Amino acid sequence: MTKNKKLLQWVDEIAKMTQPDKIHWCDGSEEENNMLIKGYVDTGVFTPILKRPNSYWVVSDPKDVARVEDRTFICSEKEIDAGPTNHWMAPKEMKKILTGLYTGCMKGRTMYVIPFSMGPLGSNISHIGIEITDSPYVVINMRIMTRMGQKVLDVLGDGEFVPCLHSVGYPLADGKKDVAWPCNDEKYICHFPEERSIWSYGSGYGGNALLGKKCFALRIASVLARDGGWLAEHMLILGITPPNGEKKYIAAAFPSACGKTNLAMLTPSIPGWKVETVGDDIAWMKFGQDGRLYAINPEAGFFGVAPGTSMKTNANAMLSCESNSIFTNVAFTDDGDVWWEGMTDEKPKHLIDWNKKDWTPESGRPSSHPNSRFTAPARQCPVIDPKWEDPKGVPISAFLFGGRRATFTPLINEAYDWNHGVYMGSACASETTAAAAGAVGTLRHDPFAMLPFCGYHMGDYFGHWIQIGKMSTADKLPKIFFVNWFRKNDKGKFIWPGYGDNIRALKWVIERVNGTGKFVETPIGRLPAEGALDIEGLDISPEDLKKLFSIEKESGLAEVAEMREYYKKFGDRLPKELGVELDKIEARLKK
Ligand code: SAT
Ligand code: MN
Repeated sequence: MTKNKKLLQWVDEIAKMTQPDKIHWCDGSEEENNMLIKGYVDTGVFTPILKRPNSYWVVSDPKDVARVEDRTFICSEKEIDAGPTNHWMAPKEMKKILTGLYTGCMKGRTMYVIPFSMGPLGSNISHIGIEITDSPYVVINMRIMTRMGQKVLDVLGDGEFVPCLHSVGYPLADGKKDVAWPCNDEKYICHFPEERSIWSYGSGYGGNALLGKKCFALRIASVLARDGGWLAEHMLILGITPPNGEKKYIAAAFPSACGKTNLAMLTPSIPGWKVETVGDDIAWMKFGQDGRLYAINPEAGFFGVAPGTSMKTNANAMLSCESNSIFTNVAFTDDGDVWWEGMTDEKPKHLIDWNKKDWTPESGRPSSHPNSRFTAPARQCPVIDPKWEDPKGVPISAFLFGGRRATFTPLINEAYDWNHGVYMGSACASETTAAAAGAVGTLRHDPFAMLPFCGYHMGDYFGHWIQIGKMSTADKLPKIFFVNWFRKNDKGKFIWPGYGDNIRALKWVIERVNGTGKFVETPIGRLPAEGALDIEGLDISPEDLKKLFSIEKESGLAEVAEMREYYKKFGDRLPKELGVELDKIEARLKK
């Protein structure tokens, strides 16, 4: 329990508004977890997975399957502070709408109070949040994704916390019967950056409902980080140990569908190299006394996309979810396991699909939703880093940015200095594929992979990154790189094999960090010198290899023009340093 006055008052105030039948303070114990799971198993919402101890299969409402970006709001006092990349509404106006929706919204339900820590308990990089929710599914998942329960209240004492309010928006008034996945067609995912609070209504799925993740650890934390001189980033963190044993840590940001989780858990294809995972989605970084940036993974679990994950593409992710995991919107097999597209080469002959309908390979539709997920404890990852819970964090030696680019952008490219690296982060983008709506090959900008996750004006965010570079010295700051695993040859085929072979690019990164990696200077940055990239044993033609690193002047100038146009969006909040970087690249290309 707690004596935290502010917390007790807030819980009281929310209970008065939402009118639940009961209030349950989550202690995080196994008994509590079992009780909640039993409730779901008894009503048929959860199906135990025979092949995976203490694991359950659940499907959502077909209309509640992913984050709802068009219903996500940054409610800063001034509209300009939300910037051109966020939806905005005045806090007063939004609170009025939400208060209307929340009034009586927990009738007939239990209100759960979840104390959670983002980051190891007691670390000076960690922060505490309290989520109020009416969804036991959220409690069960938050217990995997965060450090949760009484121990958090003990650390909190009468300190500060981020209030995170959540409701599925499905009251059970007047004897109304519950459904398997309650939610509401009207959804609001709202952030109040000045007040540092979150109100989420109408969805029970993923980042809409597990408020520690994108809402707190990115949108609200990005504001805390701006004000506190640190970084809250949409980055994986991994440790690399070369054959000489000198381990280094790097953090990397990619737009979605660029293989972030796969890179975080990479199985190296070259002998003697080892990769270990600190985190697969979010990094919080603060400067240590020594002037270096130290990173923690604020999460305690993986909320990974299931389709495409297999023993071939990511064995470590597969092994992480062999027990104590929740599977949402995948398919269920006849022998009591889960399955999803890409898990095995051969498709099962019969499944129950994510809509709980019979499925066969002839059905002509996927058995699992493309955004179906596993929730698995990070500690179960076979290559989890020994320091992944170190309260001091791990020192970061390099940042990687990337995107999915068929042309122009080389496999790997090192920034000349910090500001050039900030330019690279701002230039993160992916080309749309045939699968996505819109013209093939058009650029979708996703600066720093933060487009839907930055809690304030993106131009100010770029400025914050520039400022971070002034808080230490070049020898202490991470070196910055841009990578592109997706370049194609003239025949339209991917040149780079990707997956475990990405270690070859990381090897050059480590060599550059150590100052030994050979490079050539080009208009867009430092590229590996001929022979500097380890391609031993790779089946890659000399023409393809050349293409992988070729820089065509015309495409380069077109890229500069495109970025200049894109930057206009940020108006006078664009730091002048980024315009200077563009001028420099243009001048180098024209030389
Ligand atoms: O649904 S989550 O926000 O947790 C995952 C994602 O969309 O990246
Ligand atoms: Mn993510």
